[in-house]
Amino acid sequence: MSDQHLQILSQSVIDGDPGQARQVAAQVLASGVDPLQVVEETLSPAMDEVGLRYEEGDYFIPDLVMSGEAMKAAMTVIGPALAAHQEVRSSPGTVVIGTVQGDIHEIGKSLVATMLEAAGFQVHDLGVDVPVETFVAKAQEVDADVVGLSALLTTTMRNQQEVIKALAEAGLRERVKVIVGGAPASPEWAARIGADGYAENASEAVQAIRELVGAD
Ligand code: B1M
Repeated sequence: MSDQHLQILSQSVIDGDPGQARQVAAQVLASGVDPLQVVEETLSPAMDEVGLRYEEGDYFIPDLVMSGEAMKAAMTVIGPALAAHQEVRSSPGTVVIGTVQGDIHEIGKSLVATMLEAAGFQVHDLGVDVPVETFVAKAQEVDADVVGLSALLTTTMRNQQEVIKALAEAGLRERVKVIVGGAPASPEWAARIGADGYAENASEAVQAIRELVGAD
């Protein structure tokens, strides 16, 4: 029963059907499936399939947009369930997160932000296409422990490095840790640009940030 629902959920993201995605996501949760498992094993692979179809020329930008909307619709149901799964007593720290300038991919970044909130962090999500100076100003304003930088494009990932440089110029680099993520990023890239951490997915991001703030 729930396997069939998971398959319909995956298909509704691939087809870009937000209404169906939201409805089936609710049914999937009601059947007792772990929400994180739904994200990692159904929704994210569905988006990968969408990316593949785009690369192969079978899908176009409007298809990417609609699949993104379907994934977001599913996350309106799954996100709160992710949070409800955690029981947190005190905040392990403050995180400023956003997708770097020039890049409007928001789903992975928002997923990381949701998971961090679920783990008790104070999260300031700056959204997408965030200018370098906005990261620096917000980190200063909220006395951030960690700045998280998402980039999905090979052309925008260098802006992760620009933020790190700007944090250093503002004298914040000693006390603010930086973690980078997004499809083109890697541990090697993180090391090359002087980031403190890298995570491949949202659960790894939570773990890495807990380690960066000394919560483990
Ligand atoms: Co775009 N896009 N897109 N896109 N898009 C990709 C990224 C691409 C790989 C597709 C492809 O060709 N196969 C390709 C990039 C190629 C490259 O640079 N190497 C691409 C391209 C080319 C483009 C445009 C340039 C297309 C064009 O206009 N010609 C354009 C750029 C716009 C811009 O940003 N300036 C563009 C636009 C879009 C849409 C706006 C239409 C839409 C986004 C809608 C939205 O976000 N609301 C879109 C989509 C949907 C995708 C794909 C299909 C899916 C992305 C996604 O949401 N994945 C994507 C292909 C793919 O990724 N397979 C693609 C699901 C999400 C849960 O995963 O975002 O990877 P992800 O996040 C993961 C991890 O990466 C990690 O954890 C997350 C959860 O597991 N992570 C972090 C992410 N951030 C992190 C931060 C961390 C730690 C971990 O710490 C801070």
